[in-house]
Amino acid sequence: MLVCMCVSVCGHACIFTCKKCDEALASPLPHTAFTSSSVFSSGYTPGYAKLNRRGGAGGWSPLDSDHYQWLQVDLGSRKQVSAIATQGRYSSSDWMTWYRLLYSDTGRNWKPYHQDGNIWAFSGNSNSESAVRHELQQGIVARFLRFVPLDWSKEGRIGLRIEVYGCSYWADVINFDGQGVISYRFKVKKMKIIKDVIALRFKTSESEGVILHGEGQQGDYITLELRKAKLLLQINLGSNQYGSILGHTSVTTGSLLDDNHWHSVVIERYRRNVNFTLDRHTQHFRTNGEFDHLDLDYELSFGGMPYSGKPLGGGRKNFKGCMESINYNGDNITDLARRKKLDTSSFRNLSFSCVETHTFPVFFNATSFLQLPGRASHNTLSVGFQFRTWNADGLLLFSNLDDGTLEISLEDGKVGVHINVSTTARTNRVDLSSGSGLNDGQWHSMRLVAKENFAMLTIDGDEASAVRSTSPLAITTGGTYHLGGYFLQTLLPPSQRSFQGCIKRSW
Ligand SMILES: [Ca+2]
Repeated sequence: MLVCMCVSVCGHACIFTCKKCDEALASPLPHTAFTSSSVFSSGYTPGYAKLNRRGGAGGWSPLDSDHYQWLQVDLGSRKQVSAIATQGRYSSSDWMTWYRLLYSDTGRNWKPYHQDGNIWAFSGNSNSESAVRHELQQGIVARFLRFVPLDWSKEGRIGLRIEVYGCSYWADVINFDGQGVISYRFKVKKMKIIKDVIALRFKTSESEGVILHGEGQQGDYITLELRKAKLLLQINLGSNQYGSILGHTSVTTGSLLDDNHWHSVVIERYRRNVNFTLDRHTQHFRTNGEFDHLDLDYELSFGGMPYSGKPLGGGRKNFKGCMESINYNGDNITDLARRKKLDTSSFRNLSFSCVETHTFPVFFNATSFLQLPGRASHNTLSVGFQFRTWNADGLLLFSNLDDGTLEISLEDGKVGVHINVSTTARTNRVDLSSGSGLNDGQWHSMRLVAKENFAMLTIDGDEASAVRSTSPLAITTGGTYHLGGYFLQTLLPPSQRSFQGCIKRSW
């Protein structure tokens, strides 16, 4: 695979240089760079999983050959990965016939490799010696790779040696803290621009935030922002004062872009013709109105609206997350910021590396759940978390109380809370329900507080959503919480015994 980079700029056009990106990245690594779900025995450790090597027992094998196994390699830093190859364990009947590839910057937040719009399954091996190599049609940038066996040798077990091919990757990164904005001041006060090339990559776990913004006093503007985890580009090349020419143009692309993985954006405009590209998917459109020039005054800002010291107008949030390789009409914004050629005074703490977030969503399928410890024997219950799903029904949380049960579920797109307390003296039941359409694929938060004679459920921090119960309730917490499903003691119908979606930030 050839990797091409924009290295110099003439006018506004990139001059590309291409190099072959095909070095063996995994086999030079130390044993400690390889880890795995499990190990069959000491000669089968993951460090022996190097292509064409015969060390140890001749490759990695897990303890059990089932669908819960993986082999992981840490490339040491982010690398451009162009191809992968697999091979069975040396001189054995152990190999894998199908597998998936996951990748990550951090080793915690994984993304499956996609091709042709699908999570891709690679064909593997049919014997222990022949290496099978796959070029990645969508080259990826990652530090960690995980090989996940889907199927394996009928005569043997999972056995694996691998190689990863690619080359070094370097990019200027800026961490946006949700406060700071980069101001790119124009050399002249008013800019009249007929052609734009804007490129950048971003990574965030927030669903809202302004990525870039510029405006002019005569009414032109360009704004690129995240809204409900989609990318929204708004551009206006000019409207007249009589309202007969309206230039406002709005285009949306992508979804679920708050997944804390890198996404690339390129906006290329010539007069009214715009190519808007997100992750290699290009939309072409023409701007409304009759004007060809984008007239901007003073500056273009990255990461938020221009910093004025006042609270943000229009309720727009600043971008919080990382951006890299920001290129505006031939200027490398990230590099200019690093060399202090741009105004970054609004940052409290300007960092040129990506600060990783500490909350990671957990994905639940139909049969998975997470069991967590909590405070036991307390008379106050306080639970809060965020969830996202496309399903209208599901069991979000189950907990055994000392004398009863607590269930929090999604019921027809609403959050339902059911608390049952029964002692020899009496039986109390509290049912609360709030929200609507919460199965829209967006993140929603819920919070429940229950104590003595009072229970309150709030959705998305919205006071208007708060529902209260004042019936008597003597709660004693049980100490164990099951998130995303529970199959043993729930009275719910089968559709509500599990949850398919993501949950994060638990109390
Ligand atoms: Ca104009």
